[in-house]
Amino acid sequence: EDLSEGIRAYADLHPKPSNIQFQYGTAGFRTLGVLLESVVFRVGVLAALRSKKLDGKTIGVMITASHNPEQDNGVKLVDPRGEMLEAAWENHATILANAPTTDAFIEVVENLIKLTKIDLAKPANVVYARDTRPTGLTLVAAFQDGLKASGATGRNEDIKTTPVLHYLVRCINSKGTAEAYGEDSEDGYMRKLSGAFKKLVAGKKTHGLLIVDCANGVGAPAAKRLAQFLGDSLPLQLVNTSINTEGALNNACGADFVKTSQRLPPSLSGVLRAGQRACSLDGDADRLIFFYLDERNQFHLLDGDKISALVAAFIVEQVRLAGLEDTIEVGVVQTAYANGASTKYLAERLPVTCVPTGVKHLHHAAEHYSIGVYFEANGHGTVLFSPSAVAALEQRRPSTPAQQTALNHLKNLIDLINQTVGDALSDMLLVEVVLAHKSFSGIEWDALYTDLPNRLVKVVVKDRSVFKTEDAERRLVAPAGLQKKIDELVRKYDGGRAFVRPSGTEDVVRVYAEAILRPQADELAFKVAGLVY
Ligand code: 16G
Ligand code: ZN
Repeated sequence: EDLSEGIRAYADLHPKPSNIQFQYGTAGFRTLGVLLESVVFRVGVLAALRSKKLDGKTIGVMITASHNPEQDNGVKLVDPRGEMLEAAWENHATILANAPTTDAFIEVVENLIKLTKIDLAKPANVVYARDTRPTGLTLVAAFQDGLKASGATGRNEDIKTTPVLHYLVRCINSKGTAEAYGEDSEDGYMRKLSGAFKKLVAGKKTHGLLIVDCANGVGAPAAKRLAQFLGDSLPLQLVNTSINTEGALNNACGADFVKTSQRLPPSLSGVLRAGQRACSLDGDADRLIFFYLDERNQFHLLDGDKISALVAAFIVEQVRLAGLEDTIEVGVVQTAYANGASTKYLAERLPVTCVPTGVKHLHHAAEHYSIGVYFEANGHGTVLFSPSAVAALEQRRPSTPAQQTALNHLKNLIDLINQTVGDALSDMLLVEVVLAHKSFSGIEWDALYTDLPNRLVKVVVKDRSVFKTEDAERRLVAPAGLQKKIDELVRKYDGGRAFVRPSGTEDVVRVYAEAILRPQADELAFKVAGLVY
């Protein structure tokens, strides 16, 4: 067996643009869509090899650039349990993507086969999907050539959200086992989530109509389908659903816009009434941000930290009510971007860990708790139930009706929550469950703690690679002496906190600052940025 013939037959159709260096970063490969043909072709070959390496298990591939502008696109691989690609293979991906010619590509493929001892006689299975971007179809065609070149069997899921693709991968690979995750179709996903939701809110009141800003992306058709499954249990009003309007995707709408600009998408003014809740998905529906307008029409953000606080406290409560507080430890994982007030609120109630930015870091840290809640401030997150927690829930014999009820709630949460990756639609239902149980509106939820004013700024520097961090990105070790200057500045501000880290997705350095008062947070951010520049 040899792949070189197959690769040679297709690779020249998708030549690598010279003078571009690709990097498999925190979000896979991501850049202008028109530059990505060679990359997705090669990812087709890589996915086939990864599948062969794992004895024919199904690997997932998602073509998306999430919250980025419409002209961008990207691609990432999903491992068999629906998780992100193993770190060592990110490196292989980068090397494959950068081979300058077809011959060089064949050579690095052969090296990889030798290095990782891949048996080419094994089958290769790949399931793939794309978001609604205009470059998606062309890229899928190039990707399919990569599958053909390596003799892999592909399953085309067309347009799906990122979390649905992750869910499908896990379902396909767990089919027929004790860990079977569900029916491997989008409708199977909808049935699983909506079924669990209806059980969890039975006899509770959900609040009127929830407005969902779909970012004019793939979340729109998915939310529409979900609304049909939910029926009266949660009426949804979908806005920003124009997936075929050029330039609309993520434009002045969506989770990233709302979180970054801390204001209402203009398209929702006049739609959202005072006191009413709304949420925004991002362009591939794996991030979620809530918000509401108060009586004075003031905008209030309910971000990933607020979701984390709401959900973690609820799960802790249910674990206690089920009489399992000595068996199940609930913990929370955050990054340095978590608002200091959220960290304080959470740390008073349960263990909290801080890790570097990027879902893979959060996900892995959350696996260390029996129930691990992780959310980034930007709205990406989920809850992981460890096998030991699942077993404890299965084995528990309740001694009171109240224990029985809490136990049922926890079991239904396992089905409601997409444990493979952050999932805006699943998280939306999770939030609504907790709000219904607590009889909370956005106002009471918001009042769990008050966010410290904060400011995030980007600084364009000559070389961001000279910025090196430690302590979960909260401190700089290089350039020498800079951290000391930041410390001196921070000390002058009441409740001040600031940190500097190089972005993993853009050629910039990010500065975050918070303080008790808004003008101070702003000033601190700009002064630290001045030190970096
Ligand atoms: C990526 C990460 C996200 C992180 C963001 C930070 C994944 C799937 N996504 O979008 O978690 O918050 O990068 O970007 O890991 P930055 O490094 O440019 O600040
Ligand atoms: Zn996303």
